[in-house]
Amino acid sequence: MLFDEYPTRTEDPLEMVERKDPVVHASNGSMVRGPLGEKALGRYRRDGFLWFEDLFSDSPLMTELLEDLRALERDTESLRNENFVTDRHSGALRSVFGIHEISERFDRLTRDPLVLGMVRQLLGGDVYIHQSRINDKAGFSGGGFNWHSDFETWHSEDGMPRMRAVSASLMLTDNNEFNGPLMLIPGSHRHFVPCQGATPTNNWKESLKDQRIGVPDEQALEALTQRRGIRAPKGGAGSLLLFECNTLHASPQNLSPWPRANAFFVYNSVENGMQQPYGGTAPRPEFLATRERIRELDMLNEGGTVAMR
Ligand code: 6CS
Ligand code: FE
Repeated sequence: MLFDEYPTRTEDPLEMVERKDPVVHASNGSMVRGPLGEKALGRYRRDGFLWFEDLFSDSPLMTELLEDLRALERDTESLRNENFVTDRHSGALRSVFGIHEISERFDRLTRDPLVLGMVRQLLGGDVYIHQSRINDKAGFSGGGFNWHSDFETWHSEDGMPRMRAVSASLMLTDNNEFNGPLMLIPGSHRHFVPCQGATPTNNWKESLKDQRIGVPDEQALEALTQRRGIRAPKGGAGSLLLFECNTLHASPQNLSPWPRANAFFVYNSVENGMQQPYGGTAPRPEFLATRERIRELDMLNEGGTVAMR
């Protein structure tokens, strides 16, 4: 295997290292134009994420997307499929993967010119969907997600070579301080934090319910939060978060009565396709990491936005 710039999942602990990839990528040396101005690009470089509160909140599409999710929650047949992950304690839907292949509305949204325009700018050119999902947290019971960098998992378990992916997360419900909102460590994307411990076979069956492998140690988390703290963006359904694939994030259990559901589209550069997993395990299923069905994305209605129709 080639020299691995981001070794992780080792038996002995490893020190955190500096990121070796640009945060905002360029295509053939020049920046791709798009909706993001210099100020926003600067914030993304500094923080590793961008928050657009209530960006699509007035769109009638938001109600329809939530309807699609509620229908999936009731679909007891589908709940048995492997791309449907249920909550360990309540048995309710926790995550559904491949949402852009299940729902046409979500599929169209992946090609929204505003979202895709920003993503192409950040990744320096053409992109495809590496993974899509909804994380759903029922009121009172929806479980949390431990601290992790998505890139750490995608590199070691899926073979993603470089940090050249971005997640667009659309809030399908309100996200507030009580209902288990996403928390991010600003600036953490500038460091790669290796995680200790070998990856067991079929780790994903466990990790999607309760992640233990691929979690940074507490000293590293403390050091990174000491610098810039933790942020938990709040906003209504229709708010959008763009976050870099290596930004550390987590979310607590939902103890409030209010459900929380967020959709995620993970965009990857077409120049950053999957290799053999760097951690040496077998590749994960296609619904977790696109390997074969790579479809370069085209914008839907150039210039406009589908969400604001
Ligand atoms: O294993 C994965 O690919 C994923 N797990 C987490 C906790 N976040 C990103 C991704 O969906
Ligand atoms: Fe994640």
